[in-house]
Amino acid sequence: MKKSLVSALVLTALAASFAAQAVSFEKPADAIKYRQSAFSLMASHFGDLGAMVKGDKPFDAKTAQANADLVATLSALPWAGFGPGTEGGKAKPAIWKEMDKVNAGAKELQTAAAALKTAAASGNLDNLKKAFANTQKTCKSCHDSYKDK
Ligand code: ASC
Repeated sequence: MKKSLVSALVLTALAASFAAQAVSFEKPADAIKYRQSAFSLMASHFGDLGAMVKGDKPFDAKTAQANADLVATLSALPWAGFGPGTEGGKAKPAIWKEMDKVNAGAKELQTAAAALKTAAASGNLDNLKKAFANTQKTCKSCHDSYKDK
């Protein structure tokens, strides 16, 4: 193969991997701020759903769906902010020693959030209640292991 073709292929592969990463941080504090922001937005929209599920707020199917869609989208975001050397905030240092478990937990959340989105789209409050409880379980499981109080 020609050298120029090889380097073009390598550059294309590199560009693809950077695009997949989607975000990078200049300093650890920026990564911490990013993940905390993503969690905070998730808590706002999940909390609004929770109020409906608990009956603290009237159930409105459209609002529930908008919140569930956002939770599903947001659930993909915080993980990019847990790169090497970004210890701090409320994150326990164990995270960086057990990244496989953390990633598995992140996947469980995203799977539960996708099901939450489907349940909200059904417009059925009982479906939503079940999916909400399942999603909340995945939040709690990681918080219990990896989040400082
Ligand atoms: C929420 C929220 C969380 C989780 C967690 C589950 O509504 O904001 O962080 O549920 O409390 O235990």
